Amino acid sequence: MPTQTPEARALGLPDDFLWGASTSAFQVEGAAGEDGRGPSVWDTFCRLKGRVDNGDTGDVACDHYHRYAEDVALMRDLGVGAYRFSISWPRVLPRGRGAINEKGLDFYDRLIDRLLEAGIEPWACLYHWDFPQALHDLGGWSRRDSAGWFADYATLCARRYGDRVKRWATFNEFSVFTLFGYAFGWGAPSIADRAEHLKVIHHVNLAHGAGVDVLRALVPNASIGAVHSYQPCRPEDDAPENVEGAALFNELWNLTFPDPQILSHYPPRIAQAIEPYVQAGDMARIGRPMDWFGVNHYAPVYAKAEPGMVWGCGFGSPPPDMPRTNIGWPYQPDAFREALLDLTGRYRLPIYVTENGYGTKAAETPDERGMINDTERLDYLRACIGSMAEAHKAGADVRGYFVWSLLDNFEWGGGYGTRFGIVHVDFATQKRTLKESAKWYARLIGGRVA
Ligand code: IFM
Repeated sequence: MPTQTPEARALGLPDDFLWGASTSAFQVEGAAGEDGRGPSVWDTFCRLKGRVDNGDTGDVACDHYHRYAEDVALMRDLGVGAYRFSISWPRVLPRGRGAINEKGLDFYDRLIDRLLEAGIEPWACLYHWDFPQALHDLGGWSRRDSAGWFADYATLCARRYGDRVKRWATFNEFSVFTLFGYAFGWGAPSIADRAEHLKVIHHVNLAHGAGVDVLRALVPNASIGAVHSYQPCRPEDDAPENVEGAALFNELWNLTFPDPQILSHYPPRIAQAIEPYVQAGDMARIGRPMDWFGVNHYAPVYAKAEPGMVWGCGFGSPPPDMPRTNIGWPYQPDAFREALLDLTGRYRLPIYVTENGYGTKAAETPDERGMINDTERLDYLRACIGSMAEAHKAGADVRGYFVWSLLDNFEWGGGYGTRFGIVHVDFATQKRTLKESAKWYARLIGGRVA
């Protein structure tokens, strides 16, 4: 059982509180064309002109595919108790279904074994946005049978890794990849269509339910969750159309997935719109018993009416006097407390913070002493962890925290120019350097770095 450092104990966190670090396959692995991996929708998206900063791709990323042992050793030294990674669907099933790629499966065997040897608990997420391009070409998430494709993929992973991996998440941030990919057109596969978005929402929810059933049936002692982005949503001002826009945006961003999955109903505005796609028995297929709630939290979201967007609502502006992070996100660590208390009240599940972190466009190169003084990130993490501890004291059932991210990595549309890592990656040499935030985190969680 993990014990806490005096610093963590002073926060009032329980002795078995879990400290971890997160990444995702597409963002760190690289080796895109290697050992039989198939293309994902993000490989395709990266090749669309002007869609990713600097024309960056996931081809090499942090080369975690080859450097995983070094990265596990880094985590061990940092004192990390759990590593949340994702499995790349097209790496293990290059066409999304059918022929299995043994070499791809072997990679996760090696990673999992190395984690266990290092005393780090593997937390596997089945889906962090890298949908197989071959399945997208067949109609992708817009097809109802996509839930079956996902269940087959989950079966493969559960059978292969379920003897060693007990902590499973079905999806990462349902609302973000569906909104950005199918309603705003800002991410892969770059669609902006309300009907497509609605179908995708429902089919992804069905896939989640089917995945939970597979994991429950095949993994002895599985502890199963799903990872949701939850950012308290506020209207940009009190104009009635913006208040209504924010209420709809809140449903789309915060509720459209966890409500049906945990409470077995869609939130009101979505329930009406999605009705044509819901068949008898679907809500019971989606609402499967869950062991924990994974929350990714960064900042509150300000929303407004936006008639030009497919839902008629969109991102608004935070109040002008609200501080911002280096990449322009509202800086309000207190919102974390609010988020955790909201979630405890609404869903009544143990909560794991599966992502929280600070992004910057600064180069963060080491100084002459080799130090990277990422003071803003360190302050932000300290404030958020403090806010999480306050939420815990106030009754939020929060059991663990995973920093986003272990490494600087491929930040989707932001490419490699936006850095979220507590460990700096020099993408020219792949050299890893601990930032001051990593050293601070290690001191908090009982690592052995200076
Ligand atoms: O990098 C992403 C991650 O993939 C999902 N959650 C938010 C992070 C920062 O934008």
